[in-house]
Amino acid sequence: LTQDELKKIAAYKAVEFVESGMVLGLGTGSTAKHAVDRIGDLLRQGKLTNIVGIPTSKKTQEQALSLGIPLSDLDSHPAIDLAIDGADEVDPHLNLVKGRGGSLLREKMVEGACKKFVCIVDESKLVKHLGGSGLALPVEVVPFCWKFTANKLQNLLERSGCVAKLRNDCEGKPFVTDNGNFIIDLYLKEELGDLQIASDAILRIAGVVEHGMFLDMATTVIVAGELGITIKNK
Ligand code: DER
Repeated sequence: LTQDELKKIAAYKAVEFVESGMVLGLGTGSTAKHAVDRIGDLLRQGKLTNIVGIPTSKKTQEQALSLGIPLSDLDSHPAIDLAIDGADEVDPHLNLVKGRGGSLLREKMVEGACKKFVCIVDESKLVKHLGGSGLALPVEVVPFCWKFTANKLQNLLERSGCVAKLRNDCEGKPFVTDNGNFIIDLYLKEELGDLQIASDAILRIAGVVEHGMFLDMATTVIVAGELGITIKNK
């Protein structure tokens, strides 16, 4: 099975949790895309009715609109029944790294407003601890003096061998999030110690808007692997 086929299997499994009448957080990324497609299919077939979607990015908003999924926002629906979204890393405690697609702020706002947050991944996302994969831990920062903020982040996490890099788009210009901010990607050589302490310290830096560690937020993680589907509950 290809990685995308595994993502689709996890996504379709998560959509089995969707009931008619629900307000749904619609995730962002290549795995969540399959879930949004599936919800659109079931609505069109009349197997799901009376669904309202709260998108976690402009990209997902466009996808949902094209599928005819009725949309709203957090102002109108501050309490959401269920969110389905992917992740970049999942640790054994169901803590996540998200945001390599650049949507972490709206994802964390929407998923923080949900009664249930079902995270969908292929098995390659499973890690022993967050941040140690050598891949990016994204932090959304205001554009104003972003170098100052990047240095603060790098110094804060220097014990983990942190290197902070401004994320550029495909034209080499700073990537701009849906919210008009920049992303600083933190590359760590060592695992982070206490994640909550690291989270609080990062958020205390004035130029930081939000980071990509989703601690104690996922209620269920659906993992699709070569040997089948595993469902992990909080
Ligand atoms: O950027 C994000 O937060 C995405 O949800 C990411 O965490 C998962 O993206 P993928 O499903 O394309 O791997």
